[in-house]
Amino acid sequence: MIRKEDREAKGDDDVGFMVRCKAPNRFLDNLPETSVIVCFHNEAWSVLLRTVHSILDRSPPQFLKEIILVDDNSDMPHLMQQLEDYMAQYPKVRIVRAPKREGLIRARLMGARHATAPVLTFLDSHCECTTGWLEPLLARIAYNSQTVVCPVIDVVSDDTLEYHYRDSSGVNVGGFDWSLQV
Ligand SMILES: [Mn+2]
Repeated sequence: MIRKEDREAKGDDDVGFMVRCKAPNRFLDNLPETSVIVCFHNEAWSVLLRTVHSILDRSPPQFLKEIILVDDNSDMPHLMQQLEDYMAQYPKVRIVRAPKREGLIRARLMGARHATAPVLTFLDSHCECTTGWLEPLLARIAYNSQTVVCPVIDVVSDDTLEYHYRDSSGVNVGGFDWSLQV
């Protein structure tokens, strides 16, 4: 955990954290590494690659230890040898296969068992990580390792696959309603 004095030396407090997220040198240099776990079942090729490449391209390499793709027993041909061959060129990407259909949470736990970094990050297989997505999440965990963080998630259009930016001014605090929806 990072000491309160170090945090304050960076000018950080809860309000400042939101305001100065985009400032240069905003985050500590010694953030923890993360394993990004992406589960999929019969995901489209382009969509899965969009997810993986956005993680590779937009995560500071010193913080991204690995991407673990958990195949929850897909049967589409492009997710078999073709996926192995393609991902072989990216040493940070590992593929784990479930021998039978597990469902999302057991698949995530399977990914977690293979993870080697101290921070676990779970992403859907149909998303695009934007510039600067990882640092504020890791910073919160560096300050307090008991923190569970969730980013503000913009929408990718299901008609055009276009990225819709949403302003996230203000602090969002997560919660659940009675149907356990976040
Ligand atoms: Mn999803």
